Amino acid sequence: MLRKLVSGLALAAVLPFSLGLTPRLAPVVGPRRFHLTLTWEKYAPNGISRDMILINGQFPGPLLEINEGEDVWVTVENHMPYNTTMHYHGIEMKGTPYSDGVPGVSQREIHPGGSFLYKWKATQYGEYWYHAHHRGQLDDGQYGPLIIHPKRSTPTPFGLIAKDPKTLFAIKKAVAKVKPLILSDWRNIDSDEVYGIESAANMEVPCYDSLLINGKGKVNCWSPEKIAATTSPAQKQLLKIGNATSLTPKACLPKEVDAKIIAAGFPTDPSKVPDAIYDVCTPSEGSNEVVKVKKGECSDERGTWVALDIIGAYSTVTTVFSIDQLSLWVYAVDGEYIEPQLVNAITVSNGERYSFLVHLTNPGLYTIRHASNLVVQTISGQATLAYGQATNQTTTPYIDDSGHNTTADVVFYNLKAQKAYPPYPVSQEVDQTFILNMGNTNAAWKWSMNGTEEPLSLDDATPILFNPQPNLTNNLTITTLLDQWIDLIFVAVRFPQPPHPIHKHNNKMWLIGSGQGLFKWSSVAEAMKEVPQSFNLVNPPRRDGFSTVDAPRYSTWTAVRYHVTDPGAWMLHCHIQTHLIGGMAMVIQDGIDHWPKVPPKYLNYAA
Ligand SMILES: *[C@@H]1O[C@H](CO)[C@@H](O)[C@H](O)[C@H]1NC(C)=O
Ligand SMILES: *[C@@H]1O[C@H](CO)[C@@H](O)[C@H](O)[C@H]1NC(C)=O
Ligand SMILES: *[C@@H]1O[C@H](CO)[C@@H](O)[C@H](O)[C@H]1NC(C)=O
Ligand SMILES: *[C@@H]1O[C@H](CO)[C@@H](O)[C@H](O)[C@H]1NC(C)=O
Ligand SMILES: *[C@@H]1O[C@H](CO)[C@@H](O)[C@H](O)[C@H]1NC(C)=O
Ligand SMILES: *[C@@H]1O[C@H](CO)[C@@H](O)[C@H](O)[C@H]1NC(C)=O
Ligand SMILES: CC(=O)N[C@H]1CO[C@H](CO)[C@@H](O)[C@@H]1O
Ligand SMILES: [Cu+2]
Repeated sequence: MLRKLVSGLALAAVLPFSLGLTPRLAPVVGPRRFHLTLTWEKYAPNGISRDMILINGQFPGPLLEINEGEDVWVTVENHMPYNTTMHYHGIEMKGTPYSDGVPGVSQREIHPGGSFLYKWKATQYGEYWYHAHHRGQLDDGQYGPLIIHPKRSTPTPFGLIAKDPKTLFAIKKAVAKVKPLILSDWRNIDSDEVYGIESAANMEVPCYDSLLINGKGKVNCWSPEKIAATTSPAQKQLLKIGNATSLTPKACLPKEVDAKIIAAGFPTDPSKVPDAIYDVCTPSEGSNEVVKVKKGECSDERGTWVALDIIGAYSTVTTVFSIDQLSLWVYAVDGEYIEPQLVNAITVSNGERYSFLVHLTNPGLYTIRHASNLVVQTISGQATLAYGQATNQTTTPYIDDSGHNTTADVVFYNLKAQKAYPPYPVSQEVDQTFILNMGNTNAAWKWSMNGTEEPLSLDDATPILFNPQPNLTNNLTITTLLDQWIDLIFVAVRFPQPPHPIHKHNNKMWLIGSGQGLFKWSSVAEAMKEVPQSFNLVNPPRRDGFSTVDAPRYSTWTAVRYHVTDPGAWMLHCHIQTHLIGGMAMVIQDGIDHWPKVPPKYLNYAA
């Protein structure tokens, strides 16, 4: 009996690899440590040199690769002339809320010349990312990918993609080597300059220079004929309302039109916007990211599997992502496994992650593309997936430069049909409901989550984590008790209003409902009596960020539910950087009745 057990154990030790269970990163003794040095330097991601942030001399920053269950220590050393912090997007920070990286909320800023040690435990698995949480520094390049390899005992959904052992083996091998693709929008000027222009003109200036993939791309200038041909009906309508005839040379709505449309009646002064922002397009050579896949690696009888993880590190745009001619098996969203969906295109918003598998059968150079689907600008970016000894250059796209499908057969990722794998049930009852009226405060580019602008001066203030205030009623703070279930209902009161990609720090939320018009009820239970079809409490999508419903000509509402599991001060904010800096943020004091003790080293941190 004992012998049987022992040999069984010995076998178990070899089995994970021979059976193709996820091989993990080699373990480390003690915590897994990373050192990130931030510098402010000249660099040219799109072929045009500008001042920006490099992490360890590179852009995007290095991959932080971790095994689930490990302790993680990240030292951030600030060699820039600016204050900064680093946030780990989607990481729970269980028991370590002081490592969440938000100035004025969870820590004091890291001053020029200073360094900070972030300590946390990898209690989750999956694909995440890290980025700046100070002013507009995300727009200056302070971000990078983060992957946590799951424990071997984690149930995987790959059996829903393939049944035969050889294919499953290849899939699991590919997933263990998942490659991040960071998607971002890029300007030729830095975030301080953008802030200066937006303050002077009193409007948002959502006209970009490039869309990048893994920090590579170019400035693509189209002929007036091509711009005219790609102008969508929605854009034509806005041009007409704004008395303009065509998109600008950067394929943007003219600044005068933006000033009228986004302004919501607030005064704007588009003459304060330099021509370079909207009207001057100078093409660049730039650079092209190539994802190389060798034939024979992770292969089954018919081809090769590769796993990619896209990260929407966008400042402003929402895009549609696609790879020409290839179908994508989406198997995880925001780091967590789902029942796989086979799609051709994925709508990607700020902060979101989608992990997918591709089965390659024909050698070739496949174009990877993302294209903004916002009306304010038509802009796209490309990279290449090279499979085998390929020479074919042109592949047939599923999407065009506005993110629209090129044929009626193109299948988009369906968020509403997203199901956690295994199922992750949501509570049917809640303890508190917060109805948050989204809109503008005192300027067209100043947004708020609940009628009040979160001031930028919070960055320099004593962190709320160090000094919680149980009875605060300032329209900027939500306070909960441990183990409560909370509903957050976001209402786009005025229109037009774009979708806002709302991100909650610490834990994930369930998207339980949405609808048109104002939210006329005081709770979800009350609303469900009248409009049950607007809700899903059976198996709703679970994520760390959601876009609120677009409100082009009418109000809309979006309801999310979450469980209070980790006491601490957590940000709730729009991930569009102009909106965040403009004030569209709140702080949740989760579990005020079990408030965490902050270690003296963090409490007394200076520099
Ligand atoms: C950095 O933050 C401190 C407050 O913590 C502030 O006094 C100082 O002006 C900031 N420095 C820069 C360069 O913004
Ligand atoms: C467009 O022009 C018409 C006619 O000159 C004018 O009445 C209208 O106010 C203009 N629209 C805007 C949005 O400026
Ligand atoms: C590239 O050309 C080869 C040979 O003609 C063909 O088999 C393959 O399908 C092509 N690949 C793509 C991506 O079109
Ligand atoms: C895109 O898909 C929709 C819905 O299937 C379809 O109605 C439309 O015609 C498609 N567009 C093109 C250009 O085929
Ligand atoms: C909260 O918002 C309302 C509506 O915008 C406003 O009237 C009120 O003054 C705000 N309260 C605080 C404390 O700022
Ligand atoms: C949001 O604003 C409304 C209107 O001023 C206010 O009644 C409510 O208490 C606020 N909610 C929070 C969580 O601040
Ligand atoms: C004045 C007041 O409302 N005080 C409350 C503040 O919050 C604490 C903790 O939730 C309550 O116990 C007090 O009654
Ligand atoms: Cu927003």
